[in-house]
Amino acid sequence: MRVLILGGDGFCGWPSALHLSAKGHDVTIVDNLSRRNIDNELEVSSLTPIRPMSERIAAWKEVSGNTISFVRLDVAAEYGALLALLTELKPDSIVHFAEQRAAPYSMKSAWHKRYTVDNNLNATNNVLAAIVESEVNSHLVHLGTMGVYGYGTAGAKIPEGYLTVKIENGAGELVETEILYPANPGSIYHMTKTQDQLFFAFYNKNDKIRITDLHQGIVWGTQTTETRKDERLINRFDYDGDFGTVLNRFLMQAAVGYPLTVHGTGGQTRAFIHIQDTVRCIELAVINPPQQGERVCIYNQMTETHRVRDLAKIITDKTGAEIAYVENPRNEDAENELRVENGHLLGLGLEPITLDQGLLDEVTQIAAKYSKRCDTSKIPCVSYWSKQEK
Ligand code: NAD
Ligand code: USQ
Repeated sequence: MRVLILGGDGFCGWPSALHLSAKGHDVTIVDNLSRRNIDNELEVSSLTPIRPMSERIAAWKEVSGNTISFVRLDVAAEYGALLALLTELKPDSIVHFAEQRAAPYSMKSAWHKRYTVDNNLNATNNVLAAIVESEVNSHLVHLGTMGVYGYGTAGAKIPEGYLTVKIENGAGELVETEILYPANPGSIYHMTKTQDQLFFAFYNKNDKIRITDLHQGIVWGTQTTETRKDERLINRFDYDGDFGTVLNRFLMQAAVGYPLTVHGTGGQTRAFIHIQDTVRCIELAVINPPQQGERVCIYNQMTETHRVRDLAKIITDKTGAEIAYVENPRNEDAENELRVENGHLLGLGLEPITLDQGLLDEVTQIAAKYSKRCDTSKIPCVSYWSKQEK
């Protein structure tokens, strides 16, 4: 299949591009390299030494014999170029990773809120409008987030996108219908993903675009089968207070001897998935498009849930690292239960990788190998959800 990967230079996009190329798909990456520029802004860099795009692609050609093409383009701002690319390539699938994805970064200041909204909403609307205008019949696979649902339920499992509800019709009768699960975002970033869902529902209804929206949990790990093949293919590893995510941060903190930064009581329960499973899920979504005329397919892309303080405990038991319970910079529930339905991707053949399968050791080894590249002053989370009391 011909696959266009928007945001293919990023943490999830790069290993997905390699995986799809390894499986014989014809892959073109689109990226505006904004993530690398944000590293410059924050004066931090990936713990792993990621290579420039031309070197990545040349290394992949050497290792696999396969060609991946690259187009530098801003999906949110360069609509004409995006339209021309779709018209020329006529991709079977477009995988859309091209959004600003860090909740803390989206909450840093009014500028960061506005940037995240401008970038993410325009990127998604531009892709959809370009599919309609170019008249290609591309299947759009979008990376959404578990955070669209919020993280609390009344004890029930979070369903895959849609909720069956009964409403009274005025004549005293109960009528059953299905609605999008109520959105409950916890940051400006997560809010953009809830709005993406409405774009999808509208374009699917109006223009019959085939769409799969993958509501992904927190991704951990760094390497995949393909990125392990050559050091020049190595994936990025974010550890800083804005872009680093909790499990990878804890593993890196243990490796450099920095106390694990548990926010509040660490009672927050979240959904997780290993990066190897992410790339497998992308492939499953690409090769299993919805039928023409089918509503938006929403899959929960996660394999397990964990409480933050339990993750910290697993890591201290393994490594002897200390835990530091720090003030939570976010506005979120201190404690929550989380149960999630994930049958669709399992049904398509996903075999989950879980935390206890030795991959924690691989992340620790990678973190230890590159620990000299760590700037420990960038570890604390200093983006606050509300103005601090003076
Ligand atoms: P990332 O920041 O590493 O990658 C995103 C890529 O998109 C970057 O290379 C960036 O340069 C590019 N990009 C951003 N805006 C663009 C634009 N306007 N035009 C062109 N390129 C643009 O993020 P990631 O971790 O790979 O996440 C990818 C997607 O997966 C995001 O949409 C994110 O919301 C979702 N997701 C990520 C996680 C996670 O834990 N990393 C979890 C759930 C969902
Ligand atoms: N946390 C800590 N200590 C830390 C870092 C985080 O206790 O050092 C806590 C946070 O307060 C939060 C939880 O860990 O309660 C998760 O934070 P995170 O930064 O790992 O993840 P999050 O901000 O939710 O965002 C990440 C990705 C985002 C994706 C989301 C999936 O950056 O792109 O959408 O995970 S989900 O969490 O399921 O919504």
